[in-house]
Amino acid sequence: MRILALATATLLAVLANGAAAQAHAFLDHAEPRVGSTVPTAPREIVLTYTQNLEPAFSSVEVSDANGARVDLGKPRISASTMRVGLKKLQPGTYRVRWQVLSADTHTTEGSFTFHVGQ
Ligand SMILES: [Cu+2]
Repeated sequence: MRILALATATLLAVLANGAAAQAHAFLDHAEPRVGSTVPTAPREIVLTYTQNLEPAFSSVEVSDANGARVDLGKPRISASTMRVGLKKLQPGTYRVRWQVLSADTHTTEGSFTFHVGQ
């Protein structure tokens, strides 16, 4: 019986760790979509995560093919969504780089591109 209790406790610990690992804030979806081509220039980037974000420690930068910033600066963060306005974009490829701190105190980061025009 004691061994069974120990095994159960171990299993619960593994499950708890698994749940914590799942809890990082990963990018759930983006607008414009990751890797997409959009016909008209978007006015903003909207990033939605799998967990709520800590606004003070979450950021996003958007740059053109030359590395010049094209976002309007400080993002607006509400719950699991982060959005940032964009300058008037010309046709071309743009890179979005984000870094977020989620409610579980873990930092995640990533980047993707999207294309404006044909
Ligand atoms: Cu986490």
